[in-house]
Amino acid sequence: MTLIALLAGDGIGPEVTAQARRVLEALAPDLVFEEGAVGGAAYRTQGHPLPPETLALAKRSDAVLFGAVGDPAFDALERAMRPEQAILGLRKGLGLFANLRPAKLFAGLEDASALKPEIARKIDLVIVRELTGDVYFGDKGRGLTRTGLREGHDLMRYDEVEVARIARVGFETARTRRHKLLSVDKANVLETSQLWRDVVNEVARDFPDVALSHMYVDNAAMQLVRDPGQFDTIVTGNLFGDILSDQASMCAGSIGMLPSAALGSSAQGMYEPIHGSAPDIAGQGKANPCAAILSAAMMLRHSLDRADVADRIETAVAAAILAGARTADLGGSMSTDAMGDAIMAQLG
Ligand code: GGG
Repeated sequence: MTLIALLAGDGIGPEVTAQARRVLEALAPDLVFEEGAVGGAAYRTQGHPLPPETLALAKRSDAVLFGAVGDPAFDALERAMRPEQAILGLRKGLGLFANLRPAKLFAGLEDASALKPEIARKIDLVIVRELTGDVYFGDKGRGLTRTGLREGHDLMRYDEVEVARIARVGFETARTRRHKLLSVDKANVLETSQLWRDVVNEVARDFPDVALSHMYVDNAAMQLVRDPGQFDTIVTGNLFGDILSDQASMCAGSIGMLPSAALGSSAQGMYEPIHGSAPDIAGQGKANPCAAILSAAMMLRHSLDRADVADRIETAVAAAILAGARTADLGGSMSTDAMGDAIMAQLG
């Protein structure tokens, strides 16, 4: 039995994962789905954003299909109880340290991109984001300075093992593409980035066939909108990867188009659209399900060894887009269900 833990979460999470499940049920009917509560939805019913039974379900599954978490109703909660902690707890609990975030422009979406069409057409990159370190997991706190001012801190921290293992994923990913790896850091200012750069250079010795270069994150953000075609595989830390991938998504048309895979050292992974819960449009049937459907394709490829089915899904999404299927984020008026219908119709 192949068990998929379906954690739909908050806001538009349930709407977009429903479409991903629909596509999977059509093409891989042997998959068994078990739903678990996560995020604000879990806090409401079980008093915790990541209840132990949800983590247990995720651990015994072959793969996790995740929607989104985040709910403004819980903005005032202490950090440990906020919906977003569920996603961090799952990544840490499952040992998922590498996040693949591919960004490419689907033909026909030139008009939706924030870039000029001739520049937008060149975007085809993957960001390899480190996922279990950095300011997300370093020491955090709030307090008062000696003069009585309120202060807060989040420690940016990496050790050499953490950097080396994500660097390896970066090099290996580059090997499956154009053999070009860019490491993004802020080594002119940050000690963690200087360590990062040293370790990436050391790992590079094992990958002489991959051309490695380095760039500061501020320059990378600028270059991404100036000339995205120069990038192939980008490896970077947790915070920089989070920010750069949102930026890349708008170059590729919409944040509703970018899927992701969170991977560790086993075949198990967690797959989710890079977008959040979008509370402003939740429940209105307006969300773009493409990122969730493309995340399901990544799940088939990376965790379930079914690249043929993944290819069919990606081809169907591309064909639906080319035929003019558009949700509001892409400048159209299709509902979430109608976009799902358009993709299903292309599955053949
Ligand atoms: N589907 C992505 C999602 O729900 N994101 C909300 C979130 O908590 N993001 C934090 C992160 O990706 O690091």
